[in-house]
Amino acid sequence: MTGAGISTAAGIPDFRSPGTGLYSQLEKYNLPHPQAIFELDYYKSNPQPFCTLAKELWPGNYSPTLSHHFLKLLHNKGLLMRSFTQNIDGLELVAGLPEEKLIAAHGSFHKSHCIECKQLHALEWMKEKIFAGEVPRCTKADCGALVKPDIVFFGEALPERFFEAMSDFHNADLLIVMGTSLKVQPFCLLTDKVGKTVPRLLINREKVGEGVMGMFGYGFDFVSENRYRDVAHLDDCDSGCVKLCELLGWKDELMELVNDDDESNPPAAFWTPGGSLY
Ligand code: CNA
Repeated sequence: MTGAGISTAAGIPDFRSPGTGLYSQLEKYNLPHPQAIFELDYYKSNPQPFCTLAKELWPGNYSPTLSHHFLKLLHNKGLLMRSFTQNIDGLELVAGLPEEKLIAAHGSFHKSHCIECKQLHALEWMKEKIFAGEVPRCTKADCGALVKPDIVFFGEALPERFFEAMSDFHNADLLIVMGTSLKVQPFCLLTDKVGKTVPRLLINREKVGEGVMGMFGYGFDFVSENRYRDVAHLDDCDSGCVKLCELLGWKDELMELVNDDDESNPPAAFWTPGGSLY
């Protein structure tokens, strides 16, 4: 399970880190509250802030981090059942993870739909509008409503694939959680979906997900006398992945993936015309 923290080393800010997170940099948009930028009602009344942010976050300008290559290494070794991410940057795929191994729980920029008539709009069309600073409006005759990338806004349903793949958790024998504040439901509740004896490793700058989370989750237990399977490694994700690989004797293989990527995978390759994503 991953979040924005596995991509901050690529230069993409997370949401909630004080000072550097997007939520602390949104003054220029004059929002009623930071999360409004990802709320449908607010988008309907004022689409410009999200469109400006979408231009900043639009995939293609960024390269995978070492943490993304670590996921690919797990896959290469036949050990990765699935990577569930909250991220919308698609960097796992740029690192070479096959599409079927990735569940992008909060959607992606790859497709866009009209928020009223649901008409699909092409990636290139949307990109042109966003980069021209225009508000994207449905091209279907007599519609003209707003178009939005298939990024899951607050209150919107998660993609069907998220629910279809949830049974993976019952079959996992290790859960690794990296770079997330575990504040967003239902994603954060997944930590409790693995079996009761399955070890759970958190690699994050801060402890997260402890105690009761909402109505359904019981979260991590790193400190109580009864703890028996949760481990928090408080560190940058990339350093945590390196340390884990050192312990496993995999460091050279990991660095090979990282170095190959530096040489052969310029970020622009992500959006080649006709390239497929999800
Ligand atoms: P968040 O709430 O901003 O939390 C990020 C967490 O990662 C915090 O606990 C940080 O302390 C920690 N962190 C930040 N950088 C590092 C690092 N280098 N190493 C270790 N820990 C680090 O972000 P979440 O992902 O938990 O929140 C869910 C939101 C964020 C989703 O809806 C995403 O779509 C959204 N988001 C995605 C991206 C992206 O796609 N890269 C960027 C910004 C926000």
